[in-house]
Amino acid sequence: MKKSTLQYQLSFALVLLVSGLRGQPGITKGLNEGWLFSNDTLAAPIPSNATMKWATINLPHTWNTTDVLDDAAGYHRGTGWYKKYIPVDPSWRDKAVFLFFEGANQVTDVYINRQYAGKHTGGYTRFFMPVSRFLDGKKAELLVKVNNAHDETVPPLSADFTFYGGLYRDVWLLALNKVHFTVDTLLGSRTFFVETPEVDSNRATLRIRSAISNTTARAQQLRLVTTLFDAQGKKVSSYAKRIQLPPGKQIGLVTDLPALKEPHLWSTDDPYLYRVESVVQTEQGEILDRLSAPVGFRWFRFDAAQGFFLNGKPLKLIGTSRHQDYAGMGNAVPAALARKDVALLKAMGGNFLRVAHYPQHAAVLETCDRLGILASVEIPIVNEISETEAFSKNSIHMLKEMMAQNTNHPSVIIWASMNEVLLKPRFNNDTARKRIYVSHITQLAKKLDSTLRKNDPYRYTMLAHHGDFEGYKRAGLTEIPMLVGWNLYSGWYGGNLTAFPAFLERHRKELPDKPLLVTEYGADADPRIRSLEPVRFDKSVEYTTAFHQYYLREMMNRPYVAAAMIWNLADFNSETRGETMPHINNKGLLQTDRTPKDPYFFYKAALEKTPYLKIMSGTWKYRTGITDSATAISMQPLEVASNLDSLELVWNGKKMGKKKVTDFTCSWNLPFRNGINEALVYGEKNGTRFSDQERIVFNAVPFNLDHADLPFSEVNLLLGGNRYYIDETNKTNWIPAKPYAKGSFGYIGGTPYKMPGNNRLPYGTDKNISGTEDDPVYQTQLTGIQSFRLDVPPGKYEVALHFADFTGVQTLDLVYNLQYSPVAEQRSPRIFDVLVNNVLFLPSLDIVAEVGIGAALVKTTTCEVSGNEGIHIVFRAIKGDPILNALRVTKLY
Ligand code: GCB
Repeated sequence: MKKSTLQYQLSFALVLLVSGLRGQPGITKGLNEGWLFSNDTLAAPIPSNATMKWATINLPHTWNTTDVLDDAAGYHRGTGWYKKYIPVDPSWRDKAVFLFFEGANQVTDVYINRQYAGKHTGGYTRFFMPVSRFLDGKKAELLVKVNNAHDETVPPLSADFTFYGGLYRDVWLLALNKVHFTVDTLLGSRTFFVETPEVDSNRATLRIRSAISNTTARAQQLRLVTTLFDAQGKKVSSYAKRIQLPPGKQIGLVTDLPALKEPHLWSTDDPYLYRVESVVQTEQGEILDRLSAPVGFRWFRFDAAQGFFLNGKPLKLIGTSRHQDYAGMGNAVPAALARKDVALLKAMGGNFLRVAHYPQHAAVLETCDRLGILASVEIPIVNEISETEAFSKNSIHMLKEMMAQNTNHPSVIIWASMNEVLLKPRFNNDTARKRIYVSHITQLAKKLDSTLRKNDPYRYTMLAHHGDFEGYKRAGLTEIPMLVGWNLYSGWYGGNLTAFPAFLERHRKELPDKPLLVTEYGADADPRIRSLEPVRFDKSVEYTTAFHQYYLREMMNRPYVAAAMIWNLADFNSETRGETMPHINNKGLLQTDRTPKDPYFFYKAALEKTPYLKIMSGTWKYRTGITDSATAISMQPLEVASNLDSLELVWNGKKMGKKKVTDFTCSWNLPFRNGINEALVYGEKNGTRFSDQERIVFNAVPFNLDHADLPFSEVNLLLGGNRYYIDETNKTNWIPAKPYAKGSFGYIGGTPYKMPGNNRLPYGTDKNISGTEDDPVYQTQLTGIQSFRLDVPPGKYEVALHFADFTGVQTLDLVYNLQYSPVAEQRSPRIFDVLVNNVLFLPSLDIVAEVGIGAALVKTTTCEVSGNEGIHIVFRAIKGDPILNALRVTKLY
């Protein structure tokens, strides 16, 4: 190649490069790394460096990851400071620079170089801060004050989830050209909104509403070029328009692209996405700004009698709600995990996500668009309102922010504005005042609903109510929205399962014109608790699976039920909760780390279109049980989830016959033997065989403790209840104790503790037991126990007695304790002796004096057993009734 040609080519490339740079639409820069954080509480509006203790952190960040899980009530709700230095790029002088916060809970003040840049109120919506005017030096100090203290003017005021504080989503810096798509700093969005006014299978129209700002001192001759691309990136249509924009002005534009013939429709089965892009250019073609959005052409309607229709076809909406926190991270969860949540919902066969109770990370709806999950989004007015003008203003503002920020998602079909707003009525003891309060709620509901309808004529509005049909109807709250959602928990918090279909029928009869959605239903499953005889509120996985099976069947049988939204996709933190796993609401189909629980597999079987088969109770991998007195075998159930007609099981190599699958499950009562048990389940569809297998480790406890084939080694027994509990950390399986029988083991005397005034808990307490992670070990107890006998063979044994005295622990009247108001319990002293084989092991034991009320106490001893004396533990009352919560006996040799 000749030198001159090379030179020519190089300079040509350089020109291209330079013009490419000149045409850059603006810079977006992540600002997540290298922040300093301090939650020193400071009076001064701007902290002076000298007084602050800073820790280096990265975003997303919350200061509440650990204090929401400890035994102390409450978590830090106050101020947190964030600081970061950024180099100021000289090119920013000619730019419009903004900070973009994706989420900070809940009131945020921003300072740049110690000058006040602005405030944002509300913990779940995004916001921009224009910062150009502060960037005059070589570097800038960003100082952000975030406050998550209770504020009567900011929703949510109370709720069954944790209000983690912090800069918990990403922060970005945007350096835009001075001519750009308008940054709406009021509503936290770019002014670029996609609408699909008319869609059917023959034709679709696409309209873009946008605005362009000219922040230069010169008039601008511009071109706005809008192009629709198909999923392969091929240009479908394009439209260009000339714009004259005077200096310092902004212009609003409506762009209608040519109607599309036979559009490829977006649906839950085929989530086909087009992409629309608008480019602001100079007359010479230099790119100044560029924005794009996904486009899904679909149409939908709700019908009060027939449910929901997508693209003209009936579709039962089935899915979950989702909270945004994750194991070990609080609400500071990276986008990748938010995406994974939606993918897990899709993999289960779900087609709907209730983004509840607040707007979430953009990644959630992006993934819904992409995977074909329809969605509703709502603002966090939960349980109650305050009657202040500021609360109403903030609520309406949040609603507008929510719409502006989330409208460009074809997955969104519903906007919602209040959840269970009559759950915690203020002035409950003053009828006249309460009426005024409720009328304020109704007025606010009307304002919110009309704001929604006015701003978005294409989507439906919804309110989600709890099961007080009469109350919401009387308040007018069933009339206001286009859709009525009910959060129903009969058979969980109160009542029985059959009240659920009765409620649905009532709506159908009394509100014949209102489409009905079941916006919540669910029951807690603590993955560590299992039961052979599941009952309401025992928290066992088994009860919850049966609960879902019942609810789903009832909804499937009623076409007028448009949607079934499971509460919740995953377990989530709710700091004020006690119960078996304190601070966690266990209604998730997944654990907080997204490990699936049995009901997830049940739903997959029910919703999956392709053949599916899963040994559901394979999640109960480490089991224990008491064997039959004569054999070394224990009968326990094994449950399988499947959408096949019938299944066959091979258990420990033996064929157990064929069974019909009913309501997507099939169950066998099987002889478990000590050690490993192997299950193989198979079925077929159209000549293809499907199978699943599991190995379950079974630790058999012999009924007769001197069983020849099954030498006794260890037993872990829970008293006063009927559940199995797996302590994962110590790999210990606790099983329910039984009354004493000769040759065996068990308690003598005593009655299971039952919380006074609580018809919900079958036994035990729901209070958080301090000093342990294994609350269920201590939450049940036998009161008035006389003795515990174990007819063990001779040898040396270790005996550990577990106690917690929880009578008289103050109970919070949580609003979620529906149909149950705690009764104050009288606390009287409880002192007793414990003798082990006639030796006074614990003289005058006073549990409360040692560890306090509601705290775990373990007392361990060893004993030598000779002849046939066995182990005999005697509880001798001194004051009040002796108690025992749990007991572990281990043979040492
Ligand atoms: C509800 C609430 C939700 C709670 C749920 C529960 O009705 O809307 O925020 O978490 O019940 O688990 O009690």
